[in-house]
Amino acid sequence: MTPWNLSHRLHGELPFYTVEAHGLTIYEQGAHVASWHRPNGDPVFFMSQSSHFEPGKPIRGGIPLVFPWFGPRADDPAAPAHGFARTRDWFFEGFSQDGSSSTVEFSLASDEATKAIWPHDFEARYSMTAVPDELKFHFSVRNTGSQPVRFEAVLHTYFVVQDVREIEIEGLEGSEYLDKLSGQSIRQQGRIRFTEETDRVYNATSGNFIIHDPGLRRRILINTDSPSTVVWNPWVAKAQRLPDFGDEEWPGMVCVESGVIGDDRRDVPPGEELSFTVIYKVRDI
Ligand code: TA6
Repeated sequence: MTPWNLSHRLHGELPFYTVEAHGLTIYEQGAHVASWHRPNGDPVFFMSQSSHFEPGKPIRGGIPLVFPWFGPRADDPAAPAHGFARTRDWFFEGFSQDGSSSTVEFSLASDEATKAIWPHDFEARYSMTAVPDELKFHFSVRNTGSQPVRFEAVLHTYFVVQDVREIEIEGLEGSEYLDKLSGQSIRQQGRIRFTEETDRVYNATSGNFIIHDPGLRRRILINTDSPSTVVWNPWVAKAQRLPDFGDEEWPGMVCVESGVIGDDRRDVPPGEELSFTVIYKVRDI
């Protein structure tokens, strides 16, 4: 087994794949990317020390895959938050290796269980390609039904930061956002800084963002052709309310999420697909 190979193991009852050379681990449940490392081994994604790793329970960190709705389901408060994709087992489609580039692909198709919750036929595919200090995702959903379908889909990515109170996020200046805490629509003035619980949904965004992290002496560049962006940090009180998140973990993470939410949704006609790409690059400061 070389570090460039793909291993397949169990964490409790959850099967996961690993490409050691990239510190890239992906759980079959949710095709959930749980870790990705820089060449020197530094982690890029945050994982809570209190996360569940049990069938049917979301993993708290890495990249939860949100589909087919974001947040609570408007027409069914009892439905799982952020949809069912992150707690369903995805099908491993394959692995390829080309020099230092590793690609892993998964799929999820509608079945009786998904249609009992969300009455639409679909085929989703999700691939990730890692090279040193760069990770590229492609997500697509094909409408295999006979009627147009509309849905939300987000890579709900948790990034490690030295201290969220010291970072800045560039690239959303001038964008309008829904402040989920106040319910107000506000225009972003300047770079994003964090002084309290922050939970914002930006629509029609540029797709080019930078997390400036002076504490870790690095920048994380985010490039995406998806229109929606979410920025979240739970801060003190919400962190204490999350059973799978340590009370003291909130300074060490920030979520910058890319996908299609709310007003950015569009009808996908039968036989057509909606897709987007997200690329993360890590650079030293
Ligand atoms: O993306 C931000 C958010 O919608 C927050 O409101 C918070 O609920 C977070 O997602 C985590 O959601 P989860 O269902 O994973 O606890």
